[in-house]
Amino acid sequence: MVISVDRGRWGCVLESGTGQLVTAMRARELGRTPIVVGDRVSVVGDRSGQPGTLARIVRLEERSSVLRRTADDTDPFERIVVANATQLLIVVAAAEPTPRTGFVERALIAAYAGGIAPILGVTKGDIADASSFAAHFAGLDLPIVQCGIADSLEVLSDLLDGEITALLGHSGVGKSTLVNRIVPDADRATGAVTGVGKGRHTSSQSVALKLPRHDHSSWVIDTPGVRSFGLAHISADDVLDAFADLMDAVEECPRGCGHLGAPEDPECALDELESASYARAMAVRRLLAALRTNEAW
Ligand SMILES: Nc1nc2c(ncn2[C@@H]2O[C@H](COP(=O)(O)OP(=O)(O)OP(=O)(O)O)[C@@H](O)[C@H]2O)c(=O)[nH]1
Ligand SMILES: [Mg+2]
Ligand SMILES: [Zn+2]
Repeated sequence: MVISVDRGRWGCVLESGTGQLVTAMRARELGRTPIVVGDRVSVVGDRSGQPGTLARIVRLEERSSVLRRTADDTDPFERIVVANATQLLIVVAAAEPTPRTGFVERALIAAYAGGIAPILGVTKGDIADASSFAAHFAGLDLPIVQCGIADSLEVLSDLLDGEITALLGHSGVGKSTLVNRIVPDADRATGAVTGVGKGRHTSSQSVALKLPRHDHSSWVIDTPGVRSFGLAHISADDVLDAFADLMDAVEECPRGCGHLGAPEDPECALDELESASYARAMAVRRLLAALRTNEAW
C-alpha cells in the first residue's frame, strides 16, 4: 500500500511479513501512470527498507474507489486525490475558517460518485456552534460527528474501525490536529490560522497512517487543504448511483432528465417518492443543484 508520495518517491508498506516500509520509484514501463496514496502496488528489487535503498513499483492494482477532483469545473485534467479509500471524512470547522455548504456539497458529490462513504466531521466546536450548518445535510443519512479538540473521539474511533478513511477539508480546519489525536505518533505539523481566519496550507502532501490498537486494519489519510474542488465529468446519475432507492426511481424518468425537478425537469420521478426516500431525494437534489452551479466551490 502506498502511504506517501514525494517528488518521484513513493513510500510503500509491504503487506507480507513485517509491514516493512520501503521507498520505491516507478518502473519505467509504468510511464506516467498516476500512483497515489492508498494505491495497492507490486514492488520488486531491494525491499529491505534500509536507508538509501530504492525498490521499484512494477504494477498498479485495480482500485476499489477513487476520489477525483479537477482544478475547476471546466478543467479536463482530473487529479486522483486518494485511491481505495472506503470512507471520506469531510472536515469543516465551526468557525475559523467559516464553514461553506458549497464545499461540503462538492465533497459529498465526489464521494458518492467515487464509491466512498462520506462522514461529516466538525471541529472547533469550542469556538462556535455548527448545528445550523450541519442541518443543511439532513436527509442524506450522513453521519455527523463532532471531532474538535474539546470533543471525545469515541464515536469517530468506532466509525474508523476497519476502514480506510481519507480526510478532506479547507486549510486550517484541523485535519492534521485530528490525525495527531487519532494516531498519537503521527507527528503531523499543524499551523495556526491567520488573523483573517484562513489556513496556512501547512500540510503539502497526503500521508496514510495506520491506527494503533484497532482489531482490524484501519487507516486514516491526512491530505493537504483544498483550495478548489472542481467536478468536471461528474453527472447527476453518477451521484444517484450511491442511492439504490433513487436509482430505482429514476428509471421512470424521461430521457435526459437532470432530476432537478420543476422547472428544469418537471416530470422527474423523484417527485413521486415518499417518506425517507423522498427526503433523501430532495437532499440529493440540493447536491445536484450545486453541481449545476458550475463553480469550483
Ligand atoms: N479552537 C480550536 N482550534 C483547533 C481545533 N482543531 C484544530 N485547531 C487549530 O487550528 C489550526 C489549524 O490546524 P491544522 O491541523 O494545521 O489544520 P489542517 O486542516 O491540517 O490545515 P492544512 O494542513 O493547512 O490543510 C491549528 O492552530 C490548530 O491548533 C479545535 O477543535 N478547536
Ligand atoms: Mg494539515
Ligand atoms: Zn429525473
